[in-house]
Amino acid sequence: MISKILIANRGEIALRVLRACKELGIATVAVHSTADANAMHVRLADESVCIGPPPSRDSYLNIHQIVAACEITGADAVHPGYGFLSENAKFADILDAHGITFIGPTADHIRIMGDKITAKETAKSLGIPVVPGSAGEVLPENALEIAREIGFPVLIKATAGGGGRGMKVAKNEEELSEAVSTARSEALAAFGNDAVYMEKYLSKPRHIEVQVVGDGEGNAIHLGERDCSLQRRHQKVWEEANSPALNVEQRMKIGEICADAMRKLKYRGAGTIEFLYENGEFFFIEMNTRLQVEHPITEAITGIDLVHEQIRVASGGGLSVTQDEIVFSGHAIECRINAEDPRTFVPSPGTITHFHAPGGLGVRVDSGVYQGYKIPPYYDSLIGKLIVHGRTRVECMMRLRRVLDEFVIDGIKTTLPLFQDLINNQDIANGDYDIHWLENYLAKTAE
Ligand code: MV4
Repeated sequence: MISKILIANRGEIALRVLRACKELGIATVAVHSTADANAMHVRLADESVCIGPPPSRDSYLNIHQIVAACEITGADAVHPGYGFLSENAKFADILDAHGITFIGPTADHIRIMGDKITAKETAKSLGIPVVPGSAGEVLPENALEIAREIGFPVLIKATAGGGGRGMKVAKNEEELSEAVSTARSEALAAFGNDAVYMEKYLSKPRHIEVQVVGDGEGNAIHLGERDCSLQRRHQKVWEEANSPALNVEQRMKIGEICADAMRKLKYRGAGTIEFLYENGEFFFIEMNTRLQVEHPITEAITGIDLVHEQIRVASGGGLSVTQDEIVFSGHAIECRINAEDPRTFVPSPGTITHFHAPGGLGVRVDSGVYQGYKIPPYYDSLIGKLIVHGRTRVECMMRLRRVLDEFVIDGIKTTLPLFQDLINNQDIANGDYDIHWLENYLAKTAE
């Protein structure tokens, strides 16, 4: 049994986890840097511990300080949220050595999915369709032979990568050797590991990801997919569930493939299996072994609280539902509210002078800010998420337009005006977009 959870995070996700703990009757411990002494997650938790100065590496990423905070408060489990230590296998191992439950997958599963080559091999062996590409690492001397076999254009990716860093496209043989050497040196600089692999480059895919949860004993469910194609520089901006591109048969087919794979793997916890989707086909690219920012749209269409499920499976209590009991209902959209210029995405920290969140049926606002709150400059600029649910995509979009008009955040720049533009765009209305759409739109509409 888990009776006290330390939340090793800040901002809206710390509040999100706190809410789940309170609903389950579990005591909470917040940790915070000196810059976050006035943050909502500190106020709402039962106890709090200051774990260091503002820079993340000295506070939210400081494993020793977090373990010490567990020992001081008697917390028997840690929820890592997303980002920070959420996919750090060493952190999971250290907690385990201290007899503290990590609310997440096993350290081994985190490691397998953290290395993009072993992740892909594992996915393939579990029956998940993968992007055609090299079997493992590509060395400069073998690159041409492998690329000819795959067929141009090809994409060189860092084994230790993810999130798009260290990727290079080669359109033809002439571009190949430079693409490989640049990718290798960028990978070394970014991750301390120069290993790269090669894939067929898909030119106009959508990014579609499947939510899964496993109990670690061979039971697993899928909760449908999310379409996260609308992003800029690998930062998601707008996500929807279901994907406007899929029908119910496609949804259930890819969902069942993923759930089945997680059963075979005996996966424990929440996870997301990421695909590129092009011409009716799915291609695995990565798996994230954590709760994701955009999980609320899945909660909206299933009615299932994913943090409750994470806590249940971490404490050996099993999943609360079987696959047959899951009912998909309606459509949900999430808009990420960042403290940034809505066009340049330059961060805009500072004091929120007025704050009014919208309400009404089908509206959820997950945020960690309040009127008078001063956004510190040290962390991610995500300050909140607007999640709107409707019975159909059209109803959801109409509701989103109404809700965007109600939302007031003054004193800083936010991405809200961008959503005012997107909601009136015909491609968005039609659900007709791929992973390049938003960057093209921003370039086209820039003054
Ligand atoms: C790709 C791809 C095209 N073909 N792989 C970018 C981040 C990393 N998670 C995988 N990424 C991509 N992998 C092949 N074989 C295009 C991207 C990509 C992308 C993927 C998802 C969402 C946005 C993206 C933006 C640019 C490139």
